[in-house]
Amino acid sequence: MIDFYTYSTFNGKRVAIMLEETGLDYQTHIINLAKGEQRSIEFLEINPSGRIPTIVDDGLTLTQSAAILIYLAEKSGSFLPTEASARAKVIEWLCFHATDISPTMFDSFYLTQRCQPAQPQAAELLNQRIFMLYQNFDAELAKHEFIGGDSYSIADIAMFPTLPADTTEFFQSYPNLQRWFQQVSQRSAVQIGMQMPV
Ligand SMILES: N[C@@H](CCC(=O)N[C@@H](CS)C(=O)NCC(=O)O)C(=O)O
Repeated sequence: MIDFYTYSTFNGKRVAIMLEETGLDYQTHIINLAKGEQRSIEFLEINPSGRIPTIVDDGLTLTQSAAILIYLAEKSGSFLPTEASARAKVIEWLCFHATDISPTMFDSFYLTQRCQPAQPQAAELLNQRIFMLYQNFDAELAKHEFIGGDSYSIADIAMFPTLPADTTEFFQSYPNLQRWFQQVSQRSAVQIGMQMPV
């Protein structure tokens, strides 16, 4: 049984989707970030960096959503190709999230929601950067059915929760991303993972 510590953020949701996709046995523990539960002594003993998502599986404690996705893919034997070049492409697109898109989104969030005074102009520059990066995804999806290849993978799972909640205007600039979004959002594991935690 995997213990899954999470909250309703895109990093938490991508692991929730993956757990649902793999069918692995898991139990969810909500860490309410709004109430500061990530700083509780109990949770800091599990993850000293005080952040979700975190999983504990058979003596292994693992943090960082990208590392968790790779671990769960290997454990379940799904959503990560074994052939070297196909695998490398999936990890390349996963890294787009781990090192480019997700940190930039966080920085933009901090500049508008945490910074006193808020820095909307700086945040807007970062948002423009994210939109430029999404162009790469749109171009990739013109060539392949999924991100990083012809099979659904952890690169798609990492991407899905980062899209804006209201996609109507957003998708006008990204037709291939829209096709992909409509396809992936049909998956029941994605629908369940996006609702979590309940
Ligand atoms: N790079 C990490 C980011 C983890 C992270 O920053 N999680 C946020 C929520 S999405 C968090 O727990 N923040 C609580 C805090 O910083 O106090 C990942 O991919 O998992």
